[in-house]
Amino acid sequence: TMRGAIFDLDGVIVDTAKYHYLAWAKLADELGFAFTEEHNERLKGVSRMRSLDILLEVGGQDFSEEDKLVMADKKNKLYVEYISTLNESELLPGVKDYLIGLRARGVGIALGSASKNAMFILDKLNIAELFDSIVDGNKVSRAKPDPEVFLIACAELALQPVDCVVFEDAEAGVQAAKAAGMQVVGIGRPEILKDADLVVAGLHVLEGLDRLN
Ligand code: G16
Ligand code: MG
Repeated sequence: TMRGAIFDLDGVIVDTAKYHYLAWAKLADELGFAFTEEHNERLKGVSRMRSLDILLEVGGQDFSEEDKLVMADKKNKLYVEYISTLNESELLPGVKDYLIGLRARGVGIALGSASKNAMFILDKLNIAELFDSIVDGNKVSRAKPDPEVFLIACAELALQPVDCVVFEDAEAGVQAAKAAGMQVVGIGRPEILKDADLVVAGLHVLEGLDRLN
């Protein structure tokens, strides 16, 4: 049985991918190349600096580490500007009710995100207080598919990996959860999330099932 539930942020709780995309596409535009939504798929769940490397690879460009830090910072300032008006209405379907249901059953709730802006986003969505533990890009040094983020979350919940279920929308996140020895519910399309133990379209599906029980 599930004693701890660990949630990815982007793609599971809120669709911030579109704002990441707008900011990356603007940076690419300034560098003189197009960055498409299809290219953007490769950035999902990936850390900020690794995302920049992928973007520059797409554009066939290379820069010094120093220049890359400046670019990543510029992208982040744009992204933060785009998400500054985020609010509860942008929570993905079923999220809040599912979290409230888990809490009522005594399940520990953690966030396991690569984002350094996770706290800012949870505050905007008004759901920070529903989490017992928040593990984000500021707390981890190794990006998904490394299991570090989920292992820290599990430890903060004072649970063992076998007791935890991870909710993930990205392939790298599913791999990270498996490497952590946890069960994983994929959120999205089964053809992309092949290694997940179960794939659903969104948390609204699980929330609906819980209400039937
Ligand atoms: C999210 C997104 C990634 C993004 C990463 C880092 O991860 O899916 O596209 O690059 O965070 O975000 P930031 O630049 O805000 O630190 P997750 O793990 O929540 O899906
Ligand atoms: Mg994600």
